[in-house]
Amino acid sequence: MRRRDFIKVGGAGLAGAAALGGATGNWYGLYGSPIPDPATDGTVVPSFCELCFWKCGIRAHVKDGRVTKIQGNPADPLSGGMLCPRGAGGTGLLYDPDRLKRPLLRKGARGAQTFEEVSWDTALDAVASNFRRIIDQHGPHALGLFSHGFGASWFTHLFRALGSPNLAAPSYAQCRGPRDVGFQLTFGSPVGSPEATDVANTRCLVLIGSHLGENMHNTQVQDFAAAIRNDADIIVVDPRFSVAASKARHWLPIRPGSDLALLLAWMNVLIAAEKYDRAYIEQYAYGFEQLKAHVAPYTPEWAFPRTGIEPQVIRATAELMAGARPAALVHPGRHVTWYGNDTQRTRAIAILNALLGSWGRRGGFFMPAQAEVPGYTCSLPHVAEPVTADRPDPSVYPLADEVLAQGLCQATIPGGLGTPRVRGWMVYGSNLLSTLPNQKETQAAIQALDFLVSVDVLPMEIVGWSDVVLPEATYLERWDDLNHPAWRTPFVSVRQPVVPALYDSKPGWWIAKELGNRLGVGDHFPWADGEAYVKVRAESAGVDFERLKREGSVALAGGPRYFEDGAVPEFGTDSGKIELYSQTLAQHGFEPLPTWHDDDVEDPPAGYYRLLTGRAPSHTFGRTTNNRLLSQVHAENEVWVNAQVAQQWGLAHGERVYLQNQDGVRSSFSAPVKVTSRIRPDAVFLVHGYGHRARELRFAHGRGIDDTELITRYRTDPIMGGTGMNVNFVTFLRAADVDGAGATPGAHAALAVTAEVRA
Ligand SMILES: Nc1nc2c(c(=O)[nH]1)N[C@H]1C(S)=C(S)[C@@H](COP(=O)(O)OP(=O)(O)OC[C@H]3O[C@@H](n4cnc5c(=O)[nH]c(N)nc54)[C@H](O)[C@@H]3O)O[C@H]1N2
Ligand SMILES: Nc1nc2c(c(=O)[nH]1)N[C@H]1C(S)=C(S)[C@@H](COP(=O)(O)OP(=O)(O)OC[C@H]3O[C@@H](n4cnc5c(=O)[nH]c(N)nc54)[C@H](O)[C@@H]3O)O[C@H]1N2
Ligand code: SF4
Ligand SMILES: [Mo]
Repeated sequence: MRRRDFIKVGGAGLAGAAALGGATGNWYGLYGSPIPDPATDGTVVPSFCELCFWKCGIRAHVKDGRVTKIQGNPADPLSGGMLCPRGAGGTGLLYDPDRLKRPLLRKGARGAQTFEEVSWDTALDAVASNFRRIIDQHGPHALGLFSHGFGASWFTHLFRALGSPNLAAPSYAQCRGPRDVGFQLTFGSPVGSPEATDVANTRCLVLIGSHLGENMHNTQVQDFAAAIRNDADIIVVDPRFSVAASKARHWLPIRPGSDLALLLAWMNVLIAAEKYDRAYIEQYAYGFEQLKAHVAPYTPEWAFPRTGIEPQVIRATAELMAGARPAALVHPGRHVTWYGNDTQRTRAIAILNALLGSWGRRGGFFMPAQAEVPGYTCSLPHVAEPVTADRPDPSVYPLADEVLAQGLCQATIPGGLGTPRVRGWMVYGSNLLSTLPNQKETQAAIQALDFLVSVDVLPMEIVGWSDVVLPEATYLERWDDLNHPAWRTPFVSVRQPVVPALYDSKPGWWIAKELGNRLGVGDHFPWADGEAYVKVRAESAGVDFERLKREGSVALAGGPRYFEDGAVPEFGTDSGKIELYSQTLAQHGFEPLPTWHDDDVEDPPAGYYRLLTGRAPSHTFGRTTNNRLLSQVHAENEVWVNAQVAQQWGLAHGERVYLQNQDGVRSSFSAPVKVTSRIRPDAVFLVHGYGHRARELRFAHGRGIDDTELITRYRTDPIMGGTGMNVNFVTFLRAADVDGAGATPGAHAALAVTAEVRA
């Protein structure tokens, strides 16, 4: 069988989740859109997806007032007519019986999860009076917003109007922050989201952890399939044999945490053998001589004992990259907060790409273009040089360019940062308990708050800790801002209601405007409603609003994408060049060239294994594990254990275990062991997002293990404050022993509860 036969992209539309359930092996395809049949499919409303953050254009089919299916919008550049399993399973969220239905007000102690249903007026008045009191007593700096997701824009606007600069998204310091800083330092611009990686046209793709195929960012997965079809060479560096590794020519099962050593050795080979792109480096780069001297000692032989990757493999893979350049792409990754030295590791990835001449080149990184969409004209109070609560001393984590979520937590705990405290939070679309490392710290911050309001769609853990809960309408029931990301071609896409909001849920634009009115900043919300707002923005960009509503996405003309076609090489660095040697890092007292330190990684203690996490194709974190459609495929996570390790422990495939970490913290629930040779013996792997403790998630409660519970340690990146979370070790406790001793209610009890719900 040729490699391409493994991948099935397109194919028939998704007929419910049965198609997902029937998928075999480890690859889940993307689902295309056959021509709709109005007789059976009803009317079609275009919009864009919110099951993750890629924002693929969708076409929702509505019949008798119900959404019957969701397919890709062929007019949309991000979906190209196809959706990933999650996007196709969006109705599982819309019709989730556990959805938040009415506003809730806490009764009793915070966290005890006793609430009463109240009217919107009562709930909004409670939020406004608490925020007003906090602002009057402590100033707007005592308020903080945590958010994730496209709908957050209404609430960041509200916070700006109130004068609070504390806008934190865990998708920065717990996700892509180090990469954006590393690429900014090197090329003078971040990689962007969606990433400007030219995966489809590459001749050699290097994936360092990026587990495309499990990480299901739609367009990238389609492009990855194209690269495989084109017989591009694929090199996957991962301690685990990922789905991507199964498509690769080389799988490098690296010792966890040692990627920087490998990257330096690759640079060493390219430079020593003069296989780098000399003309490109001479024309565009700064600091080559320093780099050359710096990497001279980092030979493949030096890297071998550190990485476990044999010298001849390091040389052979460097040769493949050199042979393909400039169409050689070392993927920048996305979730890169691993070991605390992450900005330096992603800097090394950026430098390696520079040596390959791939930035701005076909098959490397394209130069993205963005539709110019003027903002809605409305005044906002001017905040001069805002100092944010997470970093009262801006010389700490000096290159952080967004607010650090864990810093905002620390600033909430009495004495935490030694400065005036944050007293009130709004949490929008972010389940902080399963997102930030060290749950004890998050809980301590929450307990120290004067007031916590969450805006959510499901009764997640964060909701249980809130004082007021505001039920938002789902993405299929509301207007949101226009989407116009920088991409291959500039375009705009619209989110519009597909069906009226169910229950007493309300769209974010309405909630934010009502709060604005109550808090005396209503004049910053001059639009009548979400649609009026979007119409003004679309028309100011020269886009016909009626057409946009009809087609969902409208493409605009764009310029050249590659240097070779005339795209202008512009580097927003101090030197105006690609900085191999970073002057900015040097000025701040950091290493200007990425440097390996043997104590960067620690080996696990005897009997312990490094805890690694990642994604499953059919889920987005914990936000979809209660989705009955999507959970038909992966209802709970498994603990990946190397076969030899399992043998040493006498663990059988499917046997249930609890995990306990180096600090004695044991998982609340158990999960089955997956005995496999697809992972190194020194690590175990869990898909993130399972093991919900919130009982109102009647399907997801108690299923699988929550990795975040076990992440009690983290290592903070000194450059920008990202939290490296791959620094915890776990050991096994047999569920039979634990449950037998009656110590904890195990997953079995929880599964009984959910079985009842399903019946
Ligand atoms: N289906 C699905 N897709 C998603 C998401 C989702 O929730 N579900 N979330 C989206 C989001 S927000 C993000 S940020 C991305 C994240 O996706 P990526 O950026 O691709 O992934 P990571 O979570 O960083 O990486 C997980 C992989 O890294 C490997 N790994 C662990 N430690 C090491 C190491 O030391 N070295 C190397 N080389 N590899 C290591 C793990 O074995 C695993 O295969 O996925 C996106 N796509
Ligand atoms: N242990 C561990 N921690 C991680 C990661 C990991 O792999 N392991 N991954 C990290 C990464 S890559 C990221 S990006 C962050 C993301 O972590 P978060 O910022 O927490 O984002 P999500 O998990 O997507 O947020 C989920 C919340 O959004 C709610 N929600 C879903 N749709 C809507 C909506 O339309 N409106 C509203 N108001 N709410 C909605 C869900 O019900 C849920 O409560 O987590 C990071 N933290
Ligand atoms: S990648 Fe999947 S879940 Fe994410 S926006 Fe696209 S279709 Fe939705
Ligand atoms: Mo992320």
